[in-house]
Order: sequence, then C-alpha cells, then structure tokens
Amino acid sequence: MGFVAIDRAMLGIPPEVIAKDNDRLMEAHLADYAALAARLARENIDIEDIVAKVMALEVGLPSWGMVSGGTRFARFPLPGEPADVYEKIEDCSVVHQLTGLTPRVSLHFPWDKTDDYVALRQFGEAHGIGFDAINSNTFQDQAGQKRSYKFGSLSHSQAQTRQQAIEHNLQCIDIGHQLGSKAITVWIGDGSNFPGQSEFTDTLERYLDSLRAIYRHLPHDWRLFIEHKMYEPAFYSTVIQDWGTSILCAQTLGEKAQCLVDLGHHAPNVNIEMIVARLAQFGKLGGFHFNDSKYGDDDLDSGSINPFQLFLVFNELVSAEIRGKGGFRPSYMMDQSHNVTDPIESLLNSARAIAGSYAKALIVDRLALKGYQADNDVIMAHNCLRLAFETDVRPALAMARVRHGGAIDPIACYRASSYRALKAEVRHYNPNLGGGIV
Ligand code: PSV
Ligand code: MN
Repeated sequence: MGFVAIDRAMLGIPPEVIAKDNDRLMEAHLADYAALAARLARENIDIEDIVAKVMALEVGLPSWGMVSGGTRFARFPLPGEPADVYEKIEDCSVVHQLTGLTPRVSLHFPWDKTDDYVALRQFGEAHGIGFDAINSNTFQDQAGQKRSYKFGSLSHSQAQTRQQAIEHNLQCIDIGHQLGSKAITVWIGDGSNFPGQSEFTDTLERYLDSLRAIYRHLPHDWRLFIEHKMYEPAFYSTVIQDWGTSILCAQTLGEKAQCLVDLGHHAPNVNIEMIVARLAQFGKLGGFHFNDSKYGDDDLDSGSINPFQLFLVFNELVSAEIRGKGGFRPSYMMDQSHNVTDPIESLLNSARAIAGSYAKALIVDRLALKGYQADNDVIMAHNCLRLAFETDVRPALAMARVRHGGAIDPIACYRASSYRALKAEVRHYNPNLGGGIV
C-alpha cells in the first residue's frame, strides 16, 4: 500500500520479547512443522504454498473492538484499554505485530473522531497500520445533532433527517479519503417494532434515494458496502434485513456497491456459506465482518462457537478465489466486542481462527471433490471437507507468523510483554469514548 517503513521504536511489543518467547518454542515448532509438511506432502500439497498464502492474507481490525464492551447493558472497562483512536491504533499494531495478519483498522465515526486526519494517518503508518473501510453511524444520536434517529436515518420518513444522515456519510467518505481508506460500510438500524409502524416499500425507496446520494460522492476507486442484519435494534422489520435486499440494493446502485456479510447477522442455522457463494457468484461479495454467534448478533470471537461454519465459509471463499483468478478481492474485517476478555487476546484468537480456516480451506482436495460430486459419492465428497477441517494446521500458521516477525504463541508472548499492565500505568479511562456497546 506504499506505507512508510514501520518505526520499530513505536511498536508496542519490544522485538526482543518476541524473539525470546519464540526461542523458547522454536525447537518444538520446527518439529511440528516438519511433521505437517510430511503429512501434506503425502497428499501432494507443498506446505510452503500454504504458508505463502496465509502470509498474504489480510484482515482488518474493528476500532470499536479494541475496548471492552459488547453487551447492550453495561461496560466493564479494563485498566489500560485505549482512551482514543490513537491508543486504539497502538493496540492494533500489537495484534499485527504478533500475527502479521491485521495491517489495517476499520474506523467508526463519530466514535473515532479526531481533529487532524493527516496526523492520524501518519501515526498509523508509523505503527504499520493502514485504514480499512470507514463505518458511518446513524444508529445513535450524537451530541449536538439537530434531528433524532429514533425513527430511522437514511430511510426516515422526514427528508431533513435523511439529509442529515446522508451528510454524515459524506463526511465519513471525506475523512476516509484523507486516511487512505477505499470503502465505506453502511449499516443502519432503521426498521420498525410494530406491524403498521412503517411501510416496507416506501422505506426501502427512501433508503435507496439516500444511498444514491452517498454513492454519487464515492471517489472513483472506492466501494460502498451494504451490511444487512436481520433484526436489532428494530424487532419487527428491518429495512436491510437480509442478503436478498442487500444484493438488490447493490445491483440497483451500481458496480461500486457490494454486500458485506457479518456472520452474526442471520437467523440461527442459516446456511451462511451458501449466501457467500451466491454473492461471490454474482460479483457482489464486497466484504466480511468476521465474528461468531450462538443466539444472535453476539459478536463473539471468530471460531469460538462454530469453527466448522467458519471453515465452510472459507471453503467458498477459496473456491471463489480460484474461479476469480486474482480478481476476487473482498475486504476481510472483524467485528467483535465483549466484556470478559482482554480485547487484544480475543483478537489474537480470532486471527488464528480466521487464518486457520483459510489454511484448511486451501488444503481441500478440490479435484477429488469434483470427481466425488460427479459420481454422487456422498461420503467421500463430504470427507474431502471433513479431512481438511480436521487437519491440525497450527504449525503452518505459526510459520507464517514467524516469517512476518510475529510470535509462535501470540497470547503467551503478549502476556510475557506485560503490555496491558504497562499501558494501565499511562492511559486514562475515557467514559465518553463511544463504541464498546454494540
Ligand atoms: C451492527 O450490529 C454492526 O455489526 C455494524 O457493523 C456496526 O457498524 C457494528 O456492529 C458496530 O456497532
Ligand atoms: Mn458488523
């Protein structure tokens, strides 16, 4: 992306701490790596190809996931958590340092508002962190705002409220442009809580009119991601409730509009991997919010509840990658936030689950799978996926991290650095930061 060289002196974990922790684990790591290499070689897979692909994977971090939160009820701040967008970037750089997988942060406005975006961009560059899709927020009222979003924003019944929401999105694009972002993600909470409260067709028409105004403002090389969610905060109907409405809107708006899949935004048991396949097939899969969920939009760590589903999603992504021949480049981001873990540790775990699902999807024997499918050999076709999913790819992931200058065991290394405790001595809790409760 043409970033200036990372200023090592500004990085959160001293490189010697990583080196020391890696020394402790290196012998066992190399033995495990050799064993996995031999196993994969028997299946005609070169482990080096897998490591190279994992090293090229990039996943954006959610700025709002750098602080504890994630429930609708309360926040239990962690001593040493970030108090502003600069401190969030410091923490992002720690996740990236240890994993080599997360070179960008996705900002959320106005939560991440600051007065000098040139300075912010430079601060990011010095920390090895660029800027992923910008998120607008018209699902909350902000201090000093003239009109309320209580009854909606981009689809609101009154033109002035819609205009206010449009203008906020335009400002987000302008900020993102200064930061080097290439996309805006629009998620709205608009919908209704009672039958009769609003008219389905009118609200969608108004939403589309608003989005047209935002779309017109996009720089030529930008994309607009439409994020659907089945319910919440509206509990009867939501304007952009599913991928069907999302793709219809994206197709109506034009080429730069694409759909963003947040894994937590579907009904329980929905076949999300199939949604992914459909969106990819029609060129409308723009991006992801990775997380996991048990009941609803739980924003739990990726792979913590249903790792098989995450693997199946990546199985579709790899298959689209192969078909796309380099032209398939969705923007991968995380969207998670909760109360009971250190956010950095949770993000490290998610990074491992995402990279692991990708690596497992890469080792699926696609040629054999096609053959079994053609022959209707159900068990063998199914086992093609099962065997890849059951393979322990951790040594390949660790090798990718080590070659990026990261840690064999990111959480152990992070704990050895005492990063959070050191930050607790110098950071001051900011109760007005916003975010956290999502
Ligand atoms: C909505 O639930 C969402 O998934 C959207 O991506 C928001 O931008 C994010 O969570 C934070 O509230
Ligand atoms: Mn999301």
